[in-house]
Amino acid sequence: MPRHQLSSEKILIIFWLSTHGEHLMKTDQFQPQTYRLLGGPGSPYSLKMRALLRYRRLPHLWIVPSGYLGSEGELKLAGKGMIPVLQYPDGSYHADSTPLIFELEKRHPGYRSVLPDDPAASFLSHLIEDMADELLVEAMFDMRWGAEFDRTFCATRQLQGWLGVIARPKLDALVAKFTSRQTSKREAMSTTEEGYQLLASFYIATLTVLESMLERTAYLFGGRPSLADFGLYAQLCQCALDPSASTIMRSCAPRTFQWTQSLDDASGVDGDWVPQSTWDPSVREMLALAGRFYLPLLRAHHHAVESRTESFEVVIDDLVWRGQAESYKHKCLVWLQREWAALAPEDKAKVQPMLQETGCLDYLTIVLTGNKPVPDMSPR
Ligand SMILES: N[C@@H](CCC(=O)N[C@@H](CS)C(=O)NCC(=O)O)C(=O)O
Repeated sequence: MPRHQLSSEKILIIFWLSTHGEHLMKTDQFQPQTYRLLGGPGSPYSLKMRALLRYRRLPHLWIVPSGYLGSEGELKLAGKGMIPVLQYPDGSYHADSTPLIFELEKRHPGYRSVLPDDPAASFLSHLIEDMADELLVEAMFDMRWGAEFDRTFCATRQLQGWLGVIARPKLDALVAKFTSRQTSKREAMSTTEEGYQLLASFYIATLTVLESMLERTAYLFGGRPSLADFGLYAQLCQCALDPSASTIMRSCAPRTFQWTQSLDDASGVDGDWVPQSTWDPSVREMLALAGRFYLPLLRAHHHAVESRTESFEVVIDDLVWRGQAESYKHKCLVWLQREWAALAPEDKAKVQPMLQETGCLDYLTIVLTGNKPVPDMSPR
């Protein structure tokens, strides 16, 4: 065929682009690189990253590697000691979902970003995500590894997902081992019954906020999901499955149940950020939870780590929560403070009254002792 003549396939492609091309243009360009996401069933942070990659339309493969948490195989090679691990197209391995999400923003700027355009809203979105990553996870974990019925179901289905075809006696032995490991991790979160009561109240309060948000907006900052939504999704998609947590969600938050199912794959969502007047009510309610539950707890972890005490105690709603200090939470408070301090005065002014009213502001501005240095946030 002469070179200047068009083949019938090319004519078809040109015709298709002329009729559908505007949709391609609207949502930025195709990204040719492929990421590999190594994660596992039942891992909220793995599912958070998968939902994020899907929403951002970043080509990726979802891989459940053999060898749970690095006992063998590729996870051992990656050497992160946690999941998920994201392998970049250049072959390097990276971990820790929040810094990874920020790094992906830099690698693919302006391409279906999950950071609201308004820097003040973007800060709040990170604060809410942090609360979900660090506190809602504990509510999920508490319910998952609390009652016998939950433990057996959750451990069995998680290990089935990891191990695939396996004889029942072998699976049962591994389920028993995994359950005892997870149960002792649960006990480290809080040693008081009152601490567990607080987690239950926090879970129900979070569901209540989302359920009412769905009367106004699809996501916290508008018609497109933000960092905060992915943080909440991570834990709530597991709560939607785990027996006790799911029973609560189905009875008091059926719309949130479906929200978790939908955000799992939001690759087709093409919404907009909305103005503060629209996002204000639900975000304010989330901040009220941060001021009441999360930030006092974070402060207590920070304080314990700074003073080299292994455990901490904090009173919330007149209930005592005692637990083991975590160095990651120590860093979270510092990172949030740094991000707040870096905001321009005019951006701070937009949300300062709201942070003040919800009891968050003091935690973001109080001068912390700096005995333990905290590096900048970056993936591991
Ligand atoms: N901050 C990390 C947390 C990741 C994390 O804790 N992953 C869990 C599974 S969901 C894990 O690997 N835990 C280590 C363990 O169980 O030993 C992130 O956001 O990716």
